[in-house]
Amino acid sequence: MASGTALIYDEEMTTHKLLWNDPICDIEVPERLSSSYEQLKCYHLVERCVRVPAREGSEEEILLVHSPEHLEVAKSTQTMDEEELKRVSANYDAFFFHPSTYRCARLAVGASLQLVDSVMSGKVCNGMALVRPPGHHSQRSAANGFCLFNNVAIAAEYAKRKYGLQRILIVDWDVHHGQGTQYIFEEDPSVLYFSWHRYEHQKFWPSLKESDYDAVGLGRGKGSNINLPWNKVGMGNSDYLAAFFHVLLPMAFEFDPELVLVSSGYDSGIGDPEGQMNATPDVFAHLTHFLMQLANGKLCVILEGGYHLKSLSESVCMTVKTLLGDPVPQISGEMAPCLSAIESIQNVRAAHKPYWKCLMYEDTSFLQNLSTKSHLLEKANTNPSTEHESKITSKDEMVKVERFLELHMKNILFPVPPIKTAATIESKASAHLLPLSIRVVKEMDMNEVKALVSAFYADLVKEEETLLSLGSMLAVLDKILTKQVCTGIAESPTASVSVAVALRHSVRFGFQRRILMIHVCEKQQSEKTNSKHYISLNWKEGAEGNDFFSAVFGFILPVAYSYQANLTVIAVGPNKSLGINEISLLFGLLRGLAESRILAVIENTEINLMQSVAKALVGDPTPDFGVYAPPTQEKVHKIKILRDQLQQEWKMLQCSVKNGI
Ligand code: X5A
Ligand code: ZN
Repeated sequence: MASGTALIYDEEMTTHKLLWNDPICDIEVPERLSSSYEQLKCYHLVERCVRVPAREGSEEEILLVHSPEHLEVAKSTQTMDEEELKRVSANYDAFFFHPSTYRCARLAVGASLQLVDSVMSGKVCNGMALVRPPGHHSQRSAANGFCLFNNVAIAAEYAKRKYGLQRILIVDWDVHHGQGTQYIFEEDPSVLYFSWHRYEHQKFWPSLKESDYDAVGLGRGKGSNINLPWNKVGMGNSDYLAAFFHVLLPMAFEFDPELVLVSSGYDSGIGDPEGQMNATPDVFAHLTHFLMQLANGKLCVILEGGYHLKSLSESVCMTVKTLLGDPVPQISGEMAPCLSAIESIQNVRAAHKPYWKCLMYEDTSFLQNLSTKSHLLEKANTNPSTEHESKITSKDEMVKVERFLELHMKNILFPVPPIKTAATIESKASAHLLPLSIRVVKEMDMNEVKALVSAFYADLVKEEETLLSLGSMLAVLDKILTKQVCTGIAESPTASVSVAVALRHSVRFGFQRRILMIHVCEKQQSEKTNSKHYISLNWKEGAEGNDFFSAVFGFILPVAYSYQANLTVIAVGPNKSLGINEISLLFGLLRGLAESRILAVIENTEINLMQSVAKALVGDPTPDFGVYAPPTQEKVHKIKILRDQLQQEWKMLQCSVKNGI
């Protein structure tokens, strides 16, 4: 299986620059590329990547998406003087030509295609291309918004042709709407395009009606264009995560792409003068981590915008670090989406309900009169969400952002050692089937275990077999608590007992204060009723459908992110109620939490399960799910009721506002 992360950077792409005065274009500077690369070097990330050279995209490749006329105009600018360049540039909205622009744009296309080839050939698992000029505003016959050729669109078309791909997902997390990409794939059901963007009810550039949530695609492409317009500035980490949980991820997993491309603009990050958003660099680690769970990990990240050099370069580093498989940093800030974000999320879900099975039983309805409703809600204060603080305008604020980033990144502990996993494997026969990177730890001394357990579980001391397994589990847990490893896996004849002991031990250890515990088993373990801290989902996969995705994205992840645990304990068994692939994905997704600290306790000794969980813990991609089975109406309804009950407490559950009225 493919491993490794490709990095593509060519200094030549810094030669494209603005030669005259233009206050709109002067933010797209060569330093965007060089400072991102310098920062990657600084964190020793460059040396951990597989260096792949850029190349020029061929004319034929550019013509996959663009008109011959457009190519000719671009080509003709190579020999122009400044005055002529200025005149041609004025034909477009927000674009500048330099004599080297054509060459750089061809390198940007070629770099993107090199990345696709590296991933598709299995040379690497994923990668990032640092390119200029960017691409997503560029259209069949027009340069636009700093973009000449649409790098990501060409990459998608190329991947379709060369590798016969039938499903490609493009995630555009740039703060601007990639209207160019939308136009190119509008009628194409084989490319799912998702974009969130600053919109402000069409006031923000490019100010198009077709950037709104109701542009869902055309003809056969209906449902394959997802627009999530942000109507306020100041969107932050929780808004972006809510968008992933309640919009992108359910649809992406239903779509089941064979390749994921990211139009990776970082102008959606804090400090950016264009975006005016508040998301911190660490959120990009989480977004990247989620996308790595799709398409067997085949993920190509291609740079678009990003105009605050420090914010941009730190975010690029977060992305590459995550692609490399490092632990995901704890997300910062209060985990509650703002009202305006929830409104947008509600509307895009309503707009897409006819096209997606994952939404078919959700009772989504449009919010017609947005402003009136928000006003009512705020007055009545029935909804816990608040609006984010207003935008950054002054120099003072910029200095604050600068300082914040400095401090923030120091706290995120660069460089963190790569994920390590501990295990005690009792049966020698199974040990060789586990990933090599797993380190086997010695069991804890039996007397120590006895002493520990007798303090709160006196009866257990007599059971020899249970004690033995507790000994191995505790040894693994200690490695996690003392931060020698991130994740660990332990077999246990009785998962619930092991977990109880693990929780007690963690609490006594003192380091862990917030533990998220998930038990996957056939029957509810006790007769406890639902409470804030004990929630039973009672789902079951079967012929009727698969409720796994609704449960994970609609409930488990939102609660887990709201809770902000610093240790996750997942027990499986007796008689797991989920398939092996589902369980692996659950582990994969939850690695995004608690700085990737996870203890897995597996009761079911099925070697396939052990192996899959171990792979998920070391960061291997989840295998394919096969044909998408829709959720059942009953479980969707149950999750909705739980959401209504619990969203005041766990605010990331919110995906509509009408329940607060
Ligand atoms: C790639 C990108 C932004 C253009 C803004 C023009 N373009 N006002 O971020
Ligand atoms: Zn942008």
